Amino acid sequence: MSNDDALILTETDGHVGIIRLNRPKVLNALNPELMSMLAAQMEAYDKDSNIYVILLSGSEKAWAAGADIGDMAEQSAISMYERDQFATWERIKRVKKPVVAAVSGWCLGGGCELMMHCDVIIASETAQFGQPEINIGVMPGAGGTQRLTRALGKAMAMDVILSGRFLTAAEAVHHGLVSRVVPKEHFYTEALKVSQVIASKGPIALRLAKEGVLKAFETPLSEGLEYERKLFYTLFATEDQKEGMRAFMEKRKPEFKGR
Ligand code: DAK
Repeated sequence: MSNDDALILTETDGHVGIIRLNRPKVLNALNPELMSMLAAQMEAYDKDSNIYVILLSGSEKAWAAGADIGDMAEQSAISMYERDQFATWERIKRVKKPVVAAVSGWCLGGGCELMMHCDVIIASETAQFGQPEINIGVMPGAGGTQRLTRALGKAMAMDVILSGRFLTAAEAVHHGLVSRVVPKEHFYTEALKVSQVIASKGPIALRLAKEGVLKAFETPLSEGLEYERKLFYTLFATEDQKEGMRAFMEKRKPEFKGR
């Protein structure tokens, strides 16, 4: 991963497809070009049958300090509407494979919203989270009022969104915004380790399990439970289910094939 001009850097590690945000001079501020490249790369990994898990990372200093304020400053409602950048975010939302986030440093505004599109979040103890859009005269627009509220609850989300204050990593893990907090020197290696553990599971089961969890945000409980049952039955049509259960009975490691 060594191209100073590239907005994102990519590499693979076994079945893990890695993407690193790369605008260090502006703390990985998310401009439209970067978001388009990110969505395209995530879609490419999603289609690649050799990739089971996507790992998305920033730098130690910044996951992303938000959408690019310079890019938005002189936009009008009409130009924002016509650019329809939300379509790019929708493409990221539709990724079916598990996405692990390795988050360190600033994770603000659109950066925090991007993180909340990810599935498992490994945060450095130095990470700081927030939706400070209120400080620049706007409000969260890429899901912050909805996803942050579901993660933190109303009182905490209101506090963060209305005051613009930042949460520490300890607060974020305590309130369920991130999955784990680790020392800053290990945030990336831990996230890669977690990605490898996930990538060792059956890829179809992974995709359907992700789909099931995300369904919980959209449906009442009874409907979600029905949906889960259908996903569960579906897995009994896969070779990986036979292999996983037989391997357990035979006291050996399963070899999943994604079929
Ligand atoms: N955009 C552009 N540049 C940024 C930036 C940002 N969000 N954040 C930082 N930078 C730039 C700074 O301007 C500075 O550039 P130079 O002056 O060196 O040229 C450089 O990064 C280093 O930043 P600082 O000098 O400010 O560094 P500090 O350590 O002093 O402060 C900070 C770090 C993160 C506290 C501070 O930079 C800061 O407050 N940044 C802005 C945070 C923020 O307000 N974030 C929310 C932005 S609004 C949408 C989707 C999403 C969104 C909108 C639309 N659609 C799909 C339509 C989301 C909106 C937002 O995220």
